[in-house]
Amino acid sequence: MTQVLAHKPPRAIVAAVQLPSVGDAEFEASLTELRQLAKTLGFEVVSTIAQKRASFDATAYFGLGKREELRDLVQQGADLVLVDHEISPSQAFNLAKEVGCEVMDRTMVILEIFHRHARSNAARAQVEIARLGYMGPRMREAAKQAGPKDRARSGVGGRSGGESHGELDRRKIRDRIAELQKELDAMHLERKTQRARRQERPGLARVALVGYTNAGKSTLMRALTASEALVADKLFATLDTTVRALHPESVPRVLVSDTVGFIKNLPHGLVASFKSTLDEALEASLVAHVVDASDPGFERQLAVTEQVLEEIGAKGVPRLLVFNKIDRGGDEAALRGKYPECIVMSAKREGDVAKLRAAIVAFFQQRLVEAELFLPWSAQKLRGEIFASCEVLEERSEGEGAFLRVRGEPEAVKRLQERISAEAARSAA
Ligand SMILES: Nc1nc2c(ncn2[C@@H]2O[C@H](COP(=O)(O)OP(=O)(O)OP(=O)(O)O)[C@@H](O)[C@H]2O)c(=O)[nH]1
Ligand SMILES: [Mg+2]
Repeated sequence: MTQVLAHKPPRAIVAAVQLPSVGDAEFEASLTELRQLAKTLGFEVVSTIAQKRASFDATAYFGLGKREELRDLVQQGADLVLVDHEISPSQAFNLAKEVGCEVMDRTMVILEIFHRHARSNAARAQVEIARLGYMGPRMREAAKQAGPKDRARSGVGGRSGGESHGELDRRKIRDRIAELQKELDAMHLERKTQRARRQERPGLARVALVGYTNAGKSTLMRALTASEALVADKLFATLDTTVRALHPESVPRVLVSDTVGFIKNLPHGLVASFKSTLDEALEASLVAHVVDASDPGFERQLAVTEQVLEEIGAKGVPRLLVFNKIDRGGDEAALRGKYPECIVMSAKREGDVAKLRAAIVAFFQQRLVEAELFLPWSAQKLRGEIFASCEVLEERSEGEGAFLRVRGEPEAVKRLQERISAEAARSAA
């Protein structure tokens, strides 16, 4: 990998087998996506090679003729072959040997992108666990192929009794994964505490921007919250969830979270890390599902996202379907016909962003409830909290305290009522 990356830019061949169950359009869309993933890694895709096969062959991914064709193409000038499937360690090893250059499968390409884009400690640890899980069997395959030489090395160099090189690596990998997992668990606990703290500030409505990678979530995050979310024409530019308040502030105050993008065939090792990152989405009262309307494959992307949302248990969270990038293409009338409740917009148009903002605020406003709170003089210290989490419509003093007519999120109002009774009971005691 490091050697290959020394070239500028490394030249890659995109290669894939098309099974009978996969239609031409779907196959093409997947190849286009792999080319985009390659571009994200800074590769130049010099050619694409495809083969229709009835099924996968356990030892060789391609048939003999295709492998020869691929070897010729590599000799004409390519540094690596990118395969649009997750292939087994032995398939990868055999193919690399035969074509004479490094082979990366779809999983490895995605893992490499996540590795390069991971910024926070949590994202780094999650990606490293996934990479170790992926690399382990491949290192063992390489050791197996190296054969007797490897076995001869066993038992030397301070290694404990009779342990082979492969076993040692396996143990090291297992230990490292366990260590990383421990760190992650600690970070997870920390995040939970932070979240609990946020929930202690009632009245904060939450919307999560969710969607396929590159749909424009971070662009919308910036536009809605006047923040500096990272925007890039890359896949998986965002790996960590960020949370910011809608700006300028609204009534009720709304927190927006930007989340990691989805992709089809997400490597298994990354699914777990995805899920913990997406806890944020689960806590939101509204999921704004952002779709790139200009992408010909948007319907498949929409379906993949909905499927992942279902898997993480967010199926029941109300949706706002947002078709973005309409300035680049897409059939607005058809979208409105098929998805009557949707928003069709461009993040590049201020007016459209204002409309999205209004739709979000309206969603939370319609949920607001009105209530009358009685705040005894003894519980006056809760005044600030009331004003911070609700809109106070009217206030009048009477005998033992003040009556406040408020409007706020149902949870916020309920929580205030509980806090007031607890405080009143405490001072009565
Ligand atoms: N033309 C056009 N481009 C857009 C629009 N919204 C976003 N983009 C561009 O699309 C690319 C991806 O945008 P991001 O906001 O980074 O996408 P994302 O959904 O956060 O992507 P990931 O973080 O990778 O999941 C960037 O180059 C944006 O400038 C839009 O409405 N119109
Ligand atoms: Mg992003």
